Formats: sequence, C-alpha cells, structure tokens
Amino acid sequence: MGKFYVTTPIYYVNDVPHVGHAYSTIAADVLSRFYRSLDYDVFFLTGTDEHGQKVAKAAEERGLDVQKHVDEMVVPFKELWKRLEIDSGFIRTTEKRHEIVVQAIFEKLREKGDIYPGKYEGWYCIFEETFYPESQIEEGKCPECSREVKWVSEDSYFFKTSNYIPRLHKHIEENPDFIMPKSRRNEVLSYIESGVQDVSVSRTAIKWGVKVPGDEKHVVYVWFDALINYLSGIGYHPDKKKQDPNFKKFWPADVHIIGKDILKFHAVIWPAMLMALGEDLPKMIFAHGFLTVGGEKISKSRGKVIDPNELIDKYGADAYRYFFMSQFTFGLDGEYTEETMIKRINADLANDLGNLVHRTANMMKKYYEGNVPNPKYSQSDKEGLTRDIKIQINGIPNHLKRYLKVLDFSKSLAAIWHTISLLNKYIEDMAPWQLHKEERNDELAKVMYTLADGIRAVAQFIYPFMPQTAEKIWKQIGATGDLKRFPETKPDIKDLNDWVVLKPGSNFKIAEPLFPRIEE
Ligand code: ME8
Repeated sequence: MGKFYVTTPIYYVNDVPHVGHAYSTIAADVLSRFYRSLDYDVFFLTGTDEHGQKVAKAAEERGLDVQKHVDEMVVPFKELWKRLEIDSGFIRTTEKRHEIVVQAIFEKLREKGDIYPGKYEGWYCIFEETFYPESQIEEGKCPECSREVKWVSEDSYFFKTSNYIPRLHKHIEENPDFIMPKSRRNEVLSYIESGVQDVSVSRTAIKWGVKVPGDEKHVVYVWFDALINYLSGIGYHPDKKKQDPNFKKFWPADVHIIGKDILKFHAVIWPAMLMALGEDLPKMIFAHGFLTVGGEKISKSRGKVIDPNELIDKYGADAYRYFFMSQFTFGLDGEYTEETMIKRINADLANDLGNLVHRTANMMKKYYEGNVPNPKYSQSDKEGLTRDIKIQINGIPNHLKRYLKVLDFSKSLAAIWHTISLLNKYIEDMAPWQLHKEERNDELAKVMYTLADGIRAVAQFIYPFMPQTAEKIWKQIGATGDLKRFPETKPDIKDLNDWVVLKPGSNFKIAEPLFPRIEE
C-alpha cells in the first residue's frame, strides 16, 4: 500500500490551545486514522512554534526566561492532544534536531545565492509575525489584525522568493488540487499575479530564535524557521548522507492542513523554499475556514476563547471530535455555539447512534440471550429492505474515500449517519418484536443479524472520527476482527450470505448508553 503524510500548523506557544487549534489537529487525526485503516503507512506531524517575538513577549510578560516559558507552554498542547486521542508525531522548533536542519538549509541557500544580505525597512506586526509593505498599512495598523505595527530598519538576509514565482504560478495552474479549496487557490493566484517581493528571513533586533550560521547577530525569521518543521520532523537534511530514511519514504507531504490565515506562507513562501532546495512540493495545501463566535474569529487575543478542555470535561472527547467534524464545511467559516453542539450530540449521538445500539442490544438479549444468530439469507431477501441495507453499507467505504480525499469531513459523517438512520428505520419497518411474537424465527434471525452486522460496519466507519466510541461498540457487540481495518466496497452483491462479517454467535451485550442525553 501507499504512504500518507499529513501535517497541521505548528502552534505558537504564546498561549494555551483553543478550539481553533484543536479543529485543524482533529481533522488531521481523522485523515491519519482513515489512511492507516486502509493500510497506508502514515506519518502525522503536529507540534509547536516556539521562536519569534510573539512567544518571547509572552515569556517576558510572565517574567519568565523564554526557554522556561516554552517548556511550560508546550505541556497544555500535548495534554490536550492526548485527551482528544490525537495519535501523531510532535515537533518543537526549539529541539536540536530541528534547529540543525534550519541552519543547514539557511547555509545551503546562502551558498546557492538564494539567500543574500540586505537591509530591511518596513512595517512589522509582532502578533502576525509578518512584514507588511507600506501600501498595506493604514494609520499605523496591521492590515490583518489591526494591531499597531512597528517600523523596522535593520540588516537582514533576504530569500529570493521572486525567483520561483513563475514556476510556482505554472504549478498552481497545472495542479488544481495543489491549493484547496478553490477559492483559496484563486486568492493565491491573484496574490502572486500582483507581484511578490523577496522575503526578509532574518532579524537582528531580537535574540530569541535560531542563530544564522556564521553571522550570529542574526536570528532566522520565525516563519522561515517554522515552515521547515515539515521537513525536519521526518528527518530531512540538505546533505543526503544525513537524511533519515523516513524522509525519502514520506516526502512530499500528501496534505498540509492549515487555517486560511496562514495561506500565503504555505502556498507561496514554502513552495519557493522547497524549489530552492530542489525538493518536491506538497501534493495539497488545504486551508480551512475559521471557527467564529458572533461572526468573529475565535482567538484568545480577541477575547473570544472557548476552552476545549471544558467541553471535553462536559461532553467527552468523541462527542467533541464528532461535533466539530460534522457541523462545519471544512473549507468555510463556521459559527460555534454550545447550544448547537448540545443539540447535535443529543440528536445524532444520543438518539440516532446511541438508540440503535441500545435497542439492538436489548432485543438481542431478549430473543437470543445476547448471542448473535446465524442468518440464512435467501434469494427473496435480494429484493427486500435487508438488501437495501446491505447495499447502503457496501457503498460507504467508497464514498468515504472520495470525500476524505478532498477533506470533506461533514459529508463523510452525513453518509455514515444516513446508514444509521436506515438501520433505525429498518427496526421500525421489520418490527422484530412482531416476528418474535409470531415465531417467524428465520426472519427474526436475518433481521437481528443484519442489525448486528450493520452496527459492526458503523463502528468501523466511525473509527477514524470517534475512536473511543468505535472501540466501545466493538467490545459491546463481541466482534473479534480488526476494528481498524477499513472494510472495502464489494463490486457486486450476489448472495447476501457472502456478507456475513460479524461472527454468528458473537456475544452482543447490553451496556451503558454510549452518549447520555444532555439537558437542553
Ligand atoms: O500561525 N478557527 O500559529 P497559531 C479555525 N505558528 N482554526 C483556527 C482558528 C479559528 N478561529 N484559530 C486558529 C501560527 N486556528 C504559526 C503556524 S506553521 C509552519 C506555523 C488554527 O498558533 C488554524 O489552523 O497562530 C490556524 O492556521 C492556526 O491555528 C494558527 O495557529
């Protein structure tokens, strides 16, 4: 099978993580679990961006040495990822393995003439860690966040970004999936068509950062440093002899997941850096939308904070993951309210999924002492509801492959939930209690088996999104196979008896409700 390399942004450790950070990270985790379950060799990288003025300033405000500050601030990120079942590699830009690579790349590009000394004069916004041309500054305010910008006039190294723009332009035109969604691709195209300047890639006014090799009064610009994590995190080194085999295996990245705020860095500067290094470009850069509250981007500095830990305490990690992945279209902005979250958990998780499992468990207990019966499907079942259910379930793996290829998490979940609704409707339509009463035992066995195996399939489908719940269901239905191996869509259904996956005789137990109803 193939390989899959997915990344998230590495987050600034000026503050604790918020729901926006968790959003990108959960999305990457879902993809990574999905591709693992398809037997891909997966590398998923997240981490923290620990240099730059913004982080140094946060340390100063706390009266702490910067290193001590970053060592402390990385902890809440790691803890949150653990709570959210994020199964990934982790890189910190203050790690030696990263700093060495940043310096080696700087040196290589300087030798090549792609990095040259000069003088930077212009405006700098510490919050955005970005330089802005005069033309974008109004009344001394940052065009992005409206904070005050600072006039910077200092010696600086520049990276010849402009050299690579024609090639980048062509690449974007020829590869419609390189920047997703389409609206973002258009944004980048018009940005580069308006002309791109070389980027300042070092600072002399600050000390906190990776030292420029051979010219230590400079530190490397935080973005130049941070982007390199995607390479250093898988063992890259510009000297091939020093490369880890992982680099060869996993590069180029299959998808960089980012928020739309950092699109230009990823879709312009980063590809230019890679071209300068002679490395392949990532296959896809997906810039998702913002989570908003009252129409405004959620971010600590704007006073709009939603603490993921609080929501996990109240609703659990899986409900959290489910809500954020199902509620919003990944490429668009989405307005968050706790009320919608509660409604969604009650309707989809407590009702649809929870009831399906609970009702089936109760009937299984009543009719079969909990032991899943052995169905004998017949030709006539081909025409009926049972067949419809099987066909629906059979179609899901291909649907999910298609949707997740373009990071459509909400459509993927909608497809799974459609199946869950059909299974619930199947209970009503087939009325197993009636079959039981009338002692139509063969029919009852088929219906109850179809339900149990349908639930087995649902557990496998939801596994990438809700790993804990999938495991719980797996245990509850007494399944013995590999939950994490994703089922394949079968080309044709000839005989429903070929579709017996969950072993008849499995012990389907009654258990605590998966998702207790929340007071609305
Ligand atoms: O930009 N909605 O780090 P950062 C959705 N260190 N996603 C959001 C969000 C929101 N309201 N707020 C933040 C940096 N995010 C750099 C990145 S990468 C080489 C360096 C997510 O801590 C989203 O992914 O400001 C966004 O791009 C990222 O957090 C910014 O995190």
